[in-house]
Amino acid sequence: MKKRIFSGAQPTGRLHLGNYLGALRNWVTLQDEYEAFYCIVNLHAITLPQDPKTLRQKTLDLARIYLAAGVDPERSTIFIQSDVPEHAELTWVLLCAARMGELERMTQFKDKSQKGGRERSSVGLFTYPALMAADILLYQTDLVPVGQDQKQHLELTRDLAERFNRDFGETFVIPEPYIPKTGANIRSLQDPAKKMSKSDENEAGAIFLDDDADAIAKKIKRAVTDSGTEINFDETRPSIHNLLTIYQLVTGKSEQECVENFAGKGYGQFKGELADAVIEYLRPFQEQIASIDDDALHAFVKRGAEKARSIASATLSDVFSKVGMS
Ligand code: ATP
Ligand code: LTN
Repeated sequence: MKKRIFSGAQPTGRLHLGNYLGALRNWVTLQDEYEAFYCIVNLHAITLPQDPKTLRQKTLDLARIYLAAGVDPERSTIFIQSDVPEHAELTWVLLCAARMGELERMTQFKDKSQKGGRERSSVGLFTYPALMAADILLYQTDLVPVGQDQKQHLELTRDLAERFNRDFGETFVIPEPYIPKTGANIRSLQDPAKKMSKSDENEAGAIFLDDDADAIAKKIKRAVTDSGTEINFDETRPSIHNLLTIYQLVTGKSEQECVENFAGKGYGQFKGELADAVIEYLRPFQEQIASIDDDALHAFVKRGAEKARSIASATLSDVFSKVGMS
């Protein structure tokens, strides 16, 4: 039997190169070896205010992005979180196992609640990691491919699963994170202290998957650099390190080949070659995305939800019976 993987992304904002290099492209390679579940986490999306019409559209658009990136609906299960009510139901049980202190330590809540202030944050934003744990645990997941920013949520998921298993008997598989060595932590092009993010107000910091060639070239040209002139993987020069990491990932070259390629060259030439490489890398994806129609998407996510439900409902009924629900 194949091992299982589960991952998801929120249908909010515009997906960027960080999402692609940190998560999506690994989903595609892992589907050969694992039985894969890729979820569009629309329940997570409403932890921040969303316009209903836009959310509905973005939910379908994200399914299109998964397919265009190369997720194969014949092998992998693509589904929408709200189509499988067991996610919300298991969340309740896990929230009753989680501790206030655990959720208060989550750095994503601290970051995301900062903007409007903690007092005005939704309780959903606070309990978000328990919903993510439910997503993962419902499918008895072995491996969870995510970017570095989700590591803490994965640790909480493991803790909750271990606690439940101890208190009520073996129920959940304890999932392992899959965080790639390179690409799990792509930084903003405008400020390497911040991660490349959908929610960054400065759009110049992110290369979006639907940016055209002109926009990509402009953003890379304007990207901040570090003092000095060398182009190498020096951690103390985070801007160049980030740009060179992107170059490495989109070209598939080794670290050494990347450094050799730019030895003696200036930032201008480096940025020109990087822009060309990124544009080429995204081209097949961008061509593919236009060819997937809504009817096909509706059919895939409907079938995906049926498959997902058959597994999720078995886990949930085991959990309910163990905690004493009739
Ligand atoms: P953002 O932080 O950009 O607002 P998000 O938290 O809403 O995004 P999702 O779209 O749900 O993110 O994330 C999908 C996947 O992309 C997750 O596995 C996440 O870890 C990964 N990811 C997000 N940003 C980056 C980044 N800058 N570098 C690498 N991986 C990333
Ligand atoms: N929290 C994640 C999205 C997410 C997820 C998941 C990822 C929700 N449920 C389950 C992996 C597994 C994010 O914001 N990037």
